[in-house]
Amino acid sequence: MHAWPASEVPALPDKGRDLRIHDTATDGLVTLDPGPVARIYVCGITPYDATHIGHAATYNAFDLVQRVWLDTKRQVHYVQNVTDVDDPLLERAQRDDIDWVALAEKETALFREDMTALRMLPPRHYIGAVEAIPGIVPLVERLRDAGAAYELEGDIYFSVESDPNFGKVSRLDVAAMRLLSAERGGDPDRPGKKNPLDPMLWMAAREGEPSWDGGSLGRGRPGWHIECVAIALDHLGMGFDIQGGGSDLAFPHHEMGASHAQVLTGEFPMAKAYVHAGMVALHGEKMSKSKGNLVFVSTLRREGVDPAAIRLALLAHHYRADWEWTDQVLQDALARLDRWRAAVSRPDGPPAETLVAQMREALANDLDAPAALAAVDRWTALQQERGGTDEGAPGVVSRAVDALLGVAL
Ligand code: 5CA
Ligand code: ZN
Repeated sequence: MHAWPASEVPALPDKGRDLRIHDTATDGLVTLDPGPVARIYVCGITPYDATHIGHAATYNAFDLVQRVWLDTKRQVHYVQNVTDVDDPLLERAQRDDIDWVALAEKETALFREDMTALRMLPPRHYIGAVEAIPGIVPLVERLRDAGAAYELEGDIYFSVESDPNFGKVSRLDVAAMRLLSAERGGDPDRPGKKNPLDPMLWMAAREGEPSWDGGSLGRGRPGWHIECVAIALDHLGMGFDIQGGGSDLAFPHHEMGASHAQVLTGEFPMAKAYVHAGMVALHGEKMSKSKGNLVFVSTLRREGVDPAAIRLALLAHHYRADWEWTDQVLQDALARLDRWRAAVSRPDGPPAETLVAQMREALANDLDAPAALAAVDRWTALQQERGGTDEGAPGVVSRAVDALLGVAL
């Protein structure tokens, strides 16, 4: 499917620093050395509701990754999926008595608008689960033929015991895995499974639900984890630089994905770094479509909130932190945007070279956006208090803020 338009990324003088980022699988910082083309896969939305601030925060983190890489003068191959067929989407369509395809298309269209407004750079390949089915079926057949998958009442399950590295991405004990599996789309209590954690690869057609030709698998629809593996391997290949998503994807989604890929290719890990963003809460609980405690990006935009302020509100939090959305967060971001805009609207100001270096340093250091904001705040305060004589410095600041943070001043 098509993605959304890219906003211009101004080129800055010289080159930024290589990205050092936290990898969940090793629980440490890794310095990535992607070569001339960096490869990243970011898990996309399940389009049954509008983009909320939690989604936006997660996509903001990976947009920063792209911007850091672009600033090191690399190309970026960025792939994102849309889980445009899955249980929650079908359930919501049924609840609201609407066609599931229409629901998915409507919410994906709104997501594109939100991403465009927030100046998130688009993926090069934006792939829906439905369009990926012809690539998913042969992978499931290969897993089955390799003895890593088995049938249960027509459904095909992946056997986690077929992967010697199972557990290495999320590093959880079995009890924790079992709990999270039940919470996050798994079915650990289904009788007849070889291991309660085994995830579904292919679900046989159900009465009243959409299904596709699965060749030797029979009619059905794909499981969630194999969807992302098929799309990632097809468009990026094994051993790409980053697989990203919110921290709720570490288990089971990214763990299972790494396992599928391990059995398919004999290699581990699928991604050199597994990068996870913290969860945004509202009223003390994780913002989630299932709980309904949501602040939508589109609602804020409709109310006239400048998307640049929404973006600054996201950037004010380190991507790995769990944080809470409040009115104050937005008020602070609006005030900061006003201060920054006033500061760059003058023709001259304090020198900006150090600021650009500090922003680069901050972002290369595990995407420390709050430190980058603090550096801009310091320059802005100097500009307000004393001004400066460097002609063009405000232009440099404005371009750096745009290129590195995606904020148009
Ligand atoms: N389609 C799958 C991924 S393949 C999915 O998880 N979709 S989603 O719509 O539920 O979530 C999209 C992304 O937003 C995921 O990376 C998820 O971890 C992230 N996300 C969801 N809720 C929050 C939240 N409250 N705070 C931060 N990120 C969130
Ligand atoms: Zn995914």
